[in-house]
Amino acid sequence: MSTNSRTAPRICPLCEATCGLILTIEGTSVTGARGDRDDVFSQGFICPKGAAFGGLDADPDRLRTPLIRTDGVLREASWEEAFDAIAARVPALIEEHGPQSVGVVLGNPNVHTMAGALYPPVLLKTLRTRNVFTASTLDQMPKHVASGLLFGDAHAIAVPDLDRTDHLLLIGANPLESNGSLCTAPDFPGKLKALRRRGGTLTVIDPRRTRTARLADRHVAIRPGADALLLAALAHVLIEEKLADPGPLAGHLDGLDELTQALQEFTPESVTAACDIDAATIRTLARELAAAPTAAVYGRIGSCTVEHGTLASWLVDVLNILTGNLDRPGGALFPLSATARAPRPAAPGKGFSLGRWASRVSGHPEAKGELPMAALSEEIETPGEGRIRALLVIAANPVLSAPDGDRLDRALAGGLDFMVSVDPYLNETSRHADVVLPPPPPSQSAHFDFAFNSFAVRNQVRYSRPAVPLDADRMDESEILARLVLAVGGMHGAPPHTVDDLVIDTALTAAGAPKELAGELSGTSGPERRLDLMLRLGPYDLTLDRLLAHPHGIDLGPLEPRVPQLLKTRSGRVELFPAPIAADLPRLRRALDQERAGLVLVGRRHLRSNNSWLHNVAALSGGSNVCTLQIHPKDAARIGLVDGATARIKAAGGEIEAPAEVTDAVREGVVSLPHGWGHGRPGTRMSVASATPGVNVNQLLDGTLLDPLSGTAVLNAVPVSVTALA
Ligand SMILES: Nc1nc2c(c(=O)[nH]1)N[C@H]1C(S)=C(S)[C@@H](COP(=O)(O)OP(=O)(O)OC[C@H]3O[C@@H](n4cnc5c(=O)[nH]c(N)nc54)[C@H](O)[C@@H]3O)O[C@H]1N2
Ligand SMILES: Nc1nc2c(c(=O)[nH]1)N[C@H]1C(S)=C(S)[C@@H](COP(=O)(O)OP(=O)(O)OC[C@H]3O[C@@H](n4cnc5c(=O)[nH]c(N)nc54)[C@H](O)[C@@H]3O)O[C@H]1N2
Ligand code: SF4
Ligand SMILES: [Mo]
Repeated sequence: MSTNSRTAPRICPLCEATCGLILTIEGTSVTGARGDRDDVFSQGFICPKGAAFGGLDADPDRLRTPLIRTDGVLREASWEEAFDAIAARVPALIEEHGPQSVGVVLGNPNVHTMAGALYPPVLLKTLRTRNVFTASTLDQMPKHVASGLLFGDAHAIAVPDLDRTDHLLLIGANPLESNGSLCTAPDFPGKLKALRRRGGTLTVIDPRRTRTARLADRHVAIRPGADALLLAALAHVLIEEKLADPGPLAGHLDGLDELTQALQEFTPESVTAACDIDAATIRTLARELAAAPTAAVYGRIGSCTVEHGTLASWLVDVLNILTGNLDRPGGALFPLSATARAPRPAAPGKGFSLGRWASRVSGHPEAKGELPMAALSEEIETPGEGRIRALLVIAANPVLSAPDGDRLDRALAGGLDFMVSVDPYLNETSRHADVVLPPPPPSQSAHFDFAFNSFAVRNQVRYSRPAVPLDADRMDESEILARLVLAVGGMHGAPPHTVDDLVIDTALTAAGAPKELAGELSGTSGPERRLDLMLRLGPYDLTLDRLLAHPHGIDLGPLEPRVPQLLKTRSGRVELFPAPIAADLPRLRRALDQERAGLVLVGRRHLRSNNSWLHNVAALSGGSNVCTLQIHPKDAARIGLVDGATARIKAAGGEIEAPAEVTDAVREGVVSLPHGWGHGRPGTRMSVASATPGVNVNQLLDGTLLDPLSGTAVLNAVPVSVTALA
């Protein structure tokens, strides 16, 4: 460290673990990053991505100024010109074609920025469009739907109590590479090791022998797509063998008899062929779960982005409930974040409804106010009233992350009157925009984890102010999004704090708090004032000033039971066997007799990756972070594929070619490709990524395969055929 360098704490925005980092800063450049040993939550943990913060922050391919399309070409423009262009087009389109003519796409990094948490809700309210598409329907929507139906609150997601549990049954997740999801836990690997050290057990269900599986006491290489059947059989055994005991939760449960009845036919013997797991193992898994002093069942991507994703997610909670582990220490608990509404006395709520409206073209039911991302192309392409004519894309790259990118690519190129991308990169999606609005690098942005604190394995709160002052020609992403709201809402030119003032006023009214409180809020920006208000109205005795006095965060203690206060179902009880689930169960029953595909495709993540947008950071590229088709030696031999040879993979949506990686880390009958690759398209500005483009796995999907209850795309357990290229 040179003499003129300084350090600043910054929460890492690169995955859900939310580690505290200490950045080394020389002038205005981040030259290093290490784990913050004083961070109350992450206590010094860092992974290779966090360590590469400086390289990502300083990536020369990051856009510095807005871009505007003139005569078909994107050129650099001023902020004023950019917002003028938006204000000139969007309100007029709405005026002529109605609110549905504007679609909104929200991508994953919105949950990793303050702006992404604070402004998109206002944008959607302003636009009143039902054409809302987010990364959730490529990801965790099944968890939201299951929670909505069970507890009446789609955001009430129980997380495994990693630090205290005696037994973790982990399904379709690989936290040793992903660092965890819907379970915010810095040093997930260390927590799994600690679980084993204290005598606990880890069971992993995954068709691949992942790094997480290698750490486990037991790894069960299930046939992809069969988890809901396995989980139903586990619940069946618990009930049949009288091992079910919901404990204190028993007094708050509805539907136990109906559940018992419905699960009767899902015997271990009946699911064994579909899962490719013998019945004795299934019984053992159930007995171990019941016998553990405390246990938690946890399912992620591999159990969500599949045909029975909602049923599997529901069954995860059913198992936690039947074993008495839901809402008890050591089991699966509901976090209480510092910006949540303060708990209210237990009372019936409004409940959770699905399908309040449907998508225009295919009639997909909405879930949580969203339509399936897989239906975006057809909503742009198909003529008629309500067609999407303008698209606002914030932090999303659906050309790579959603099914059938080539079709979406064509729709964005030829089917829109106007498109805006808020994105730091000119990539496969943003290259189609008429206006690109680039946020500043993370070192110049403040950070607060509105979303992840409510999935954290320990209640805590931390806030980072910008580590480096905003460059003169830059605009904070909060201001970008506030100005976007004003520009599309017919208030172009109003000061951005207008948006924050409005939100603060509405929040005070909703909370029944005195309006004078607005004048007492501290903070140097709209987002800070809003954060201060949320903290003041929240469940802990907190203010922004108190938070600022604790740069390494404030620990708020271990997770605690929250039922029944948390329940918002109409009955005020946990609804174990909700009607939409009951109606979907026959589909699961039919899966028992389905013919099984020869080869099925699953995904995988690499530790040094992040969906589609980290391939441009040299320090994170190369090595084993490559786009290869993993295939079992026996399957490879049958097909005549050797390691390194080119494989052609075909499925309903198209065909792609990738180098084969012959490995017994995938089970027989399964091949694996990572997502987020396919950077070869013209007109992008990602020099490192386009040098090793890889192929887009999602080109294999045609977008018709969805989990019907949640609208989530089936990204795993997809039937494919593989041949060797001569
Ligand atoms: N086959 C397959 N497909 C998958 C998955 C899979 O497992 N398999 N996973 C799915 C999952 S879980 C997800 S969440 C989705 C993700 O899908 P997306 O959200 O569409 O994809 P990302 O690659 O995360 O791209 C996010 C975009 O945000 C931009 N960005 C980065 N930082 C910022 C920022 O601070 N502000 C703004 N405004 N933009 C920023 C990036 O440049 C990029 O363009 O992909 C899904 N797709
Ligand atoms: N390094 C890195 N970290 C990330 C990301 C990243 O791209 N890279 N992305 C972030 C995002 S957006 C998310 S949502 C999280 C996701 O975090 P995780 O849920 O941990 O996601 P994956 O690492 O994709 O692990 C999914 C596992 O499911 C397995 N699987 C596939 N199909 C099935 C099936 O049918 N049944 C079962 N039982 N297993 C199956 C796969 O083999 C894989 O090992 O990771 C986040 N963290
Ligand atoms: S584990 Fe996630 S939050 Fe922690 S340093 Fe790595 S990328 Fe950042
Ligand atoms: Mo995700």
